[in-house]
Amino acid sequence: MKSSNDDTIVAVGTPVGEGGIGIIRLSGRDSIKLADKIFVSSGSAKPSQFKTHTIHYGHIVGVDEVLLTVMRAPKTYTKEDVVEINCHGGMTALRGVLEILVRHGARIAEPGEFTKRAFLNGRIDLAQAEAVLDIIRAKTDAGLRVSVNQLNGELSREIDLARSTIIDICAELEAAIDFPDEDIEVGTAKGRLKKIKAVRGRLEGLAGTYHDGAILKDGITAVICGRANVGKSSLMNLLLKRDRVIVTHMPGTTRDAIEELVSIKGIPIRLVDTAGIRKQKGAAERAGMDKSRSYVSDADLILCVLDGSRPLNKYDKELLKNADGKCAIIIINKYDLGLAMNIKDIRKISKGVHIIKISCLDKEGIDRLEDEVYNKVWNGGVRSSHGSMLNNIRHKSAIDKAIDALARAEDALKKNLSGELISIDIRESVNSLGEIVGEVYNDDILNVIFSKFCIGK
Ligand SMILES: Nc1nc2c(ncn2[C@@H]2O[C@H](COP(=O)(O)OP(=O)(O)OP(=O)(O)O)[C@@H](O)[C@H]2O)c(=O)[nH]1
Ligand SMILES: [Mg+2]
Repeated sequence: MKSSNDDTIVAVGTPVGEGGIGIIRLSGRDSIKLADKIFVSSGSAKPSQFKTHTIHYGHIVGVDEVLLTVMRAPKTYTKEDVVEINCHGGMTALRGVLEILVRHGARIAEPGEFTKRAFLNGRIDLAQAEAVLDIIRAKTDAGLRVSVNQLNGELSREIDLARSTIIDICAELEAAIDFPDEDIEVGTAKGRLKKIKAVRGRLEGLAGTYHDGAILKDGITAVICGRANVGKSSLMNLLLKRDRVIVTHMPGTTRDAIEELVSIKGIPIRLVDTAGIRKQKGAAERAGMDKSRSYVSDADLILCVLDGSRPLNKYDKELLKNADGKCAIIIINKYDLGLAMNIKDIRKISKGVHIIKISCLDKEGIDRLEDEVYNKVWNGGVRSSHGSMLNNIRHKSAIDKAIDALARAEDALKKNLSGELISIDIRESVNSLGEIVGEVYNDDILNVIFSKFCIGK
């Protein structure tokens, strides 16, 4: 991203397609001047005369009837002068307004550039900027709550607290190095060790929330697999609560993997229905089965479906073997037809995997299955989303680096090593934490973060 921060950017802020309204956003020092050039209102007042944060009716001549909002710096999204123009939804009107603004000197914004400016102008820190994208992409209410907390600065406050405690320790150490003979208060090695340990403990607690936070944000992939005709697609439709996949009495109905997003008890799940495994009938079916096997090997959760009205066959056994030792649930379907398979035979292959009996026909056992999915994902424990939660791998690896550096500093303190050596590790932990909130950053980090945003945000 080679944008400069002193020009005026413009973008459509609403999604492409038809809608009730479409919004064009302008940000930068010439925003209001540009609005003056293109906006005509009945009272002939110009946007530069409007009070800040007020909305006005008028026209962009030759294009559309609009409502225009003027928001003067610094109380705006970017901390710059911002103008928003509400047009009728639809790309033609929006494109028309956009073209006029570009002709008058605005530059089309890059992805995430408004939010990047909010960061560079100091309104939000980097972790808060990342939360904006997570809010836009939130898949469930619980995931949204984590990101809203992060945007409100909850994570940043924890990081800042840890960081400032370590900076104080660093200052103590450096004072002790610089003025060894002076009679100034520089604390004791024991006191410093205690403080570092406490900070490390807090950071470890935070790092421990990453597993759950990442699941709430990104969800998991659950793959429904099994031999042909056991009822995989029937189960997929029941979990999705709609008839998404074709179900027939013929084995080999599903030929390709089919993915859909579903929320099961608040967990975002990418649910995949796969082609049933059976004696191969042709190239297409073979390709489908290869795909099924590769989905199973990459799954976070395997839902192994068996037809309970038939004895286990070699394909069932292959499936159970592949799922053994992985995060899996064995589902015995068609329970309405009675049980013809021997549970002991299943147990011989899969010792610890939970077995659930269901009937897709009678819609029986689906609640229990959903409960078990929930338990599997949260390892049986009910997790709370109180306090801050990590949901971003960039933050997690920076915290891990900080924890390692603090552990080295503790070690050095215990061994009574020189203050210079200890402060190297301490500084490293300060920098790692600084990367999270953007106290420390470079263009590469910013490019990676903001290029994931949509244009107009
Ligand atoms: N009696 C009974 N029949 C079921 C049940 N679940 C599914 N079926 C029937 O089993 C047949 C196969 O169902 P599907 O859901 O297409 O099975 P599948 O595993 O997706 O099959 P493939 O895509 O061919 O691998 C259909 O006729 C379903 O109506 C059940 O719980 N009880
Ligand atoms: Mg199917």
